Amino acid sequence: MTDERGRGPRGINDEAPPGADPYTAYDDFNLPAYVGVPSFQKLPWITDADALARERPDVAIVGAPFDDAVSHRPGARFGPRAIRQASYHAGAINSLQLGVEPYDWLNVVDAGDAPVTPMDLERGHAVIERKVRDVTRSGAIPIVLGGDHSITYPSATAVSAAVAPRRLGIVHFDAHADAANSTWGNLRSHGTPMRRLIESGAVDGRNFVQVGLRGYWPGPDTLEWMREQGMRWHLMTEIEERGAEAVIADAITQALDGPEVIYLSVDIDVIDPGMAPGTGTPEPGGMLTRELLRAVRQVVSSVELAGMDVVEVAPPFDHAEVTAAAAHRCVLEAISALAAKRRASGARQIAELGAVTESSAGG
Ligand SMILES: [Mn+2]
Repeated sequence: MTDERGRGPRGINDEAPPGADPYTAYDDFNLPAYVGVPSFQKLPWITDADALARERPDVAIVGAPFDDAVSHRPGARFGPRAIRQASYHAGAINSLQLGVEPYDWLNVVDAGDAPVTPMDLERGHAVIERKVRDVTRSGAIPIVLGGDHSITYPSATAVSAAVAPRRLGIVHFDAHADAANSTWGNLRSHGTPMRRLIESGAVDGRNFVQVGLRGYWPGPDTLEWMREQGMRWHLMTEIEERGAEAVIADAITQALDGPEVIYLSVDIDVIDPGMAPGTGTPEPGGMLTRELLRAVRQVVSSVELAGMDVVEVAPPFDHAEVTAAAAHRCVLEAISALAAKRRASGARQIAELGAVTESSAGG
C-alpha cells in the first residue's frame, strides 16, 4: 500500500498493510512528529542548491537562525528550530479550513538553514540572501523562518530580484513599522529593514503596506519619512473598528496597486503577547491568533505569492510553545492556500480541456 509518492501508510490513521514488517511499515515521514529528522513537517531536507534545482519544488522552507540585529530581548536565532518542531503532525495533513490536502497538490521541501554564524550582520544577511536566491532559482516559493526581522531585508531583496521585471508588493504584519533609518547607528537592525528595501528599490514605498501597528514607536520623523515614500499602514485601532478582513482586503489592493506579485512578511509580534509571548519586543493589544491565521489565508488566496517570512519567534520567552505553534500554523495556512489555488487552477485547466474537446467533437 503506497501512495503516489511511493510512500507507505499516509498517516496516523492508516494501518500497515497485512503481512508488512511491523518494524518498517511506517517510513520516517509517517512516523510521529517527535521521531526522526526534525525538518519542517518531516518534509524532504534538501539543502544543496543543485539538488534543489533538480527537485524543482513548489515551496521550500528556509531557516534564517539570526538575531544579531535585535534591539531588545534576543533569542530569535532559535526560532527556526522551534517553529519546525512546534507541530504534532507528521505525514499527510488535511486543512479543515480550506478543504485541501496540501501535499497532494504541492511539492514542499525543507531547504535547511542559511549558514549563519553569529556576530557578523553583513555576513549573516549575505548568506540569507544567497540561500533565498538558491530557492527562487529552483522555481520554489521561499518561506523563510526567522530570525529577527532584519532578515526580511536580504530575503525580500532576493525575491524582488527573482521576480524582476515584475514588481513586488509587500504586505507586512507587525506591531512595529521597522522603517527607522538606524538603531543606535546600525543600518542593519531589526528596526530598519523596511527602509532598506524601499531605499534599495526592491519595493516601491507606495506598495509597502503594513498591518497591525500599535504602541509607542516609531516617532514622528520616521512616520513622516514613511508618508514621503507613499507607504500605507493600518493601525491596530483600524482593525478594532473595521474588522481584520476589511482592513486586509484594502492592504492587498494597495500592495497590488502596480505590482503583480506579493511578498508576505509576518512578524509574530503582530499577535497579542498574551497569545504569543515568545518574542523580543512584545507590544500589548495585538491581533488574535485566529485573526492572523485567517489573514494569511486571505492574502495567499487572493494574490500571487512570491515569497514569505515568519519572524521574531524567540523561544526563550515562549511558554508551552504557543508562539512557535502560531508561527508554524502561519506557514501551514500559506501552504494550504497555495495548494487550494493549485487545485482550482488544475480544475480550470481540465474544464477548459473538456470545453475544447467538446467543441472539436461538435465541429
Ligand atoms: Mn518587525
